Amino acid sequence: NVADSTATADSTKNEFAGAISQPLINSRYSADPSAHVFEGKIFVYPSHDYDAGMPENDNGDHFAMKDYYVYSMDSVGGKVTEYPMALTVEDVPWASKQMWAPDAAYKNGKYYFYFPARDKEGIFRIGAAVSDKPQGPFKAQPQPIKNSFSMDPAVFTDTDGQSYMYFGGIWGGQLQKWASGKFDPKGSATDLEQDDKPALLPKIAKMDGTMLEFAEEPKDVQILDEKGQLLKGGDHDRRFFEAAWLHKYNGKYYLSYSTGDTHLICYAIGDNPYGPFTYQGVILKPVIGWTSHHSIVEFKGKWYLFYHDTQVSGGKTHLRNVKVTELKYDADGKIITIDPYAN
Ligand code: FUB
Repeated sequence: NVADSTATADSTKNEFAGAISQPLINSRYSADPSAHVFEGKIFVYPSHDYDAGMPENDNGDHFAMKDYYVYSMDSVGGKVTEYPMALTVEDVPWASKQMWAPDAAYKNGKYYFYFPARDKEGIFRIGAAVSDKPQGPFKAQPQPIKNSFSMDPAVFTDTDGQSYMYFGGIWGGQLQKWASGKFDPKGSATDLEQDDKPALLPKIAKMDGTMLEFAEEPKDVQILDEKGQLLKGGDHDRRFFEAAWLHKYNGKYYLSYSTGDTHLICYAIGDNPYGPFTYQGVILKPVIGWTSHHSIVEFKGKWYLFYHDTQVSGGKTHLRNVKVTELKYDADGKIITIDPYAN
């Protein structure tokens, strides 16, 4: 069971000795990095982990984050700049806690920051905030995005300028509680509990011209196996769990995501932003720490995988640190699997 073997670092060994890359940020804990190229630099929008003393559980209560910091770098491997706090839960009128994995986008001279948080009723929603600068500070909208739910927003802007939000996550991310279309507080704590039926899917919604609201009702993003069948709930090595990300390579759309309890970042390819997407393989093998969350960005002709592990905290699952490594494709456009501890 991968879950058991990767949950924590073994303090008797230096399990990070073979790490292929070193933490980008040591001043604070950071996780869930969403990277974008703005103003000729890479900007990274991570979660800001801290130790709130919450017990570790399957609901993710130990991920009790309350604010965000943004980072930039002129080159991969160069100096990383940290900016003043970009957003705090205290400045979001609708939010109560758990500022989880964020993302950002640019349109018409403004920068948009997207973040999940629990509302005052404890239901995850997705908020939008605006700034004139990529690093913020961002001013949050008074209400969450209408019809948004669950967590892990990722906004992809296609080459025609249209932006789409991908979102959702099971277990603590509550996606399974929306299976009927309405939030069911008594719904399963994990997934649909139907291993032989199609798994829950990430959601997509086109953004409207303001970038602050959806232009349509969210739809399922289908992920198919090699036979064209939807991946099943019991297929824990391949089915969607959380952390959707979309990038485009050679005209194809690559949907990548975390498999959660099997700790893989894997991907599927489609012909348009809505999919369907067909499963292709693993991008990143398990990191040390329970969660895995990534983004993929092109910068100066190379592709990079931003991801996290728990090296700075010595393996504490809720105290993570962002890393980056080069991502390569083969001649057929397949992503070459990365082992984070292969050195
Ligand atoms: O950081 C909190 C949650 O952990 C994220 O939203 C998930 O993707 C996982 O990394």
